[in-house]
Amino acid sequence: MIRLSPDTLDRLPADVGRPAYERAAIRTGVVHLGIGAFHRAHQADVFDRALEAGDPRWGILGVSLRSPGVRDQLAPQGGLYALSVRDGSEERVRIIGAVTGLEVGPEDPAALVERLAHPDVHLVTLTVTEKGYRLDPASGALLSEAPDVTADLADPDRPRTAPGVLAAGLRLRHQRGLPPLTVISCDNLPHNGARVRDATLAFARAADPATADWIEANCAFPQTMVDRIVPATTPADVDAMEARLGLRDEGMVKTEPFLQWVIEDRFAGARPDFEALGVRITASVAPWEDAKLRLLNGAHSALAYLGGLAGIAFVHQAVADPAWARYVTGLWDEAETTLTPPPELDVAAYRRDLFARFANASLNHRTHQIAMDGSQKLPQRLVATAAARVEQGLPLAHLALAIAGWMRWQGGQDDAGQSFGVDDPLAATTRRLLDAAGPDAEARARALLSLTAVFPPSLTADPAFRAPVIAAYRQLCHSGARAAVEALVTP
Ligand code: NAI
Ligand code: CS2
Repeated sequence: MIRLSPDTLDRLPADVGRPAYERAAIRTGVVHLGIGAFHRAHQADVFDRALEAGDPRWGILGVSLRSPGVRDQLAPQGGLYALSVRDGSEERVRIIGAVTGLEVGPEDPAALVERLAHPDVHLVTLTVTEKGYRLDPASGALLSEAPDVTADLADPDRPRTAPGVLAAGLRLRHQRGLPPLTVISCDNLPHNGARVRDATLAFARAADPATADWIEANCAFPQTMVDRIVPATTPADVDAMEARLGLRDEGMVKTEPFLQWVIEDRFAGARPDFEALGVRITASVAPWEDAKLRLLNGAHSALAYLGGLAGIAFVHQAVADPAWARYVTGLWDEAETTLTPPPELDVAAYRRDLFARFANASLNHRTHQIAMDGSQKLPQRLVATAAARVEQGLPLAHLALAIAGWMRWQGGQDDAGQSFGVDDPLAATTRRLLDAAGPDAEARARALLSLTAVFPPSLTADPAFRAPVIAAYRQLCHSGARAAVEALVTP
């Protein structure tokens, strides 16, 4: 089958959107670390529209710091790929042309550092997942003992971690007298700007304190809130896209119409006219971030663990069931009291829209995908919310059940006895804790609650948190997730 590429663009059906700008004239103003599905459906959509609007500075160098998969999909296509936007009844397809180049960091770390030191580059964006920052999820402290971190600290010119790459690239810019960069973390990490800044500075300071001072004084690390549901592409999606396009596209991504990006107004130099592209630039991102992490992501993780344990494959299937829908409502009622939403955010309308987004049956967002890396996600999505409820002296039964769902998930077996792999950087640790605790539910729950990377000790010591979580865990072991959800939502 013929591949999508710059040479085959003119074969596309008339209703497929395509770059209307001169691709040869694009300059590469953005280096993106972690070119997974989300970047291709979110930030690249925005930069592509900046190019459409006539500003040629915002081409993207797409970097993977791990596997060559996306480079191998996109390089033969000249960086082109289809963005499939599905609202539940129809699909709109647009070819994105913003990706000007692809690199796989580990293949040539020094070459990647060099790319960051190009004068055309103004922005670095990142989607390297929560664990890619090499920080302890609960405290945000650098994982200074992790082998990849110690390797980058020992050999800072050939970095492999995201913060190591940033520190090396900025060091080279400083040495060459080039302007500073704006670094925008687009991961669902709390205080993502401060976290990526702290991680970068830790690496920079170890290699060269003068560079660290320059970064601190000149580079910008704005906080961001990013939102667009982008499930992993499946082989069936790729085949269906081939039928739609009449061309093979190995790099396509699928998403919903909704796109939100809020960026703190803190830039070191040039940037696109973000406001004209629908991006909100604001002095304070934290209230947006808390609302998104605690409502959207909190419910996502709850449905992932509890739904996954109950054998529910997709998010839209869970919320189609009235009991699970009531559970989500109850969870949001608990989370909502912990928020101080920005005046522009109508929480009731946001919750209504969010429910409709979860119900979008054309996305097939797998519960098992969302369940990944739970130890990195739980603190900001559910544990901080529960801590705020405890502080308010309010009950937290729905949050406790979701947290217990994650704990039960670490056992690697669903309620029907089906085994699955626990995909989490702390999976070996939680396995060890569970094995040492033995079969007793309370002992297992206590063992997992001792994990300080996820649960602050001051919180687990508080019976207002500990008791409902342990009770929910016992119930999950005894009667399964579906029965636990039904019992909670039945008056
Ligand atoms: P993906 O699996 O398609 O891509 C993940 C990317 O992160 C890949 O490039 C991978 O190489 C890289 N990566 C993973 N571990 C890494 C590590 N330790 N160091 C460096 N790079 C690493 O996933 P997707 O959908 O692109 O999501 C990535 C992140 O984007 C999420 O973890 C989340 O923080 C954020 N995000 C995702 C949304 C979604 O709906 N998919 C929406 C909002 C944010
Ligand atoms: C999801 C998010 O995979 C997950 O953990 O909860 O990636 C979610 O799709 C996005 O945050 C939506 O913006």
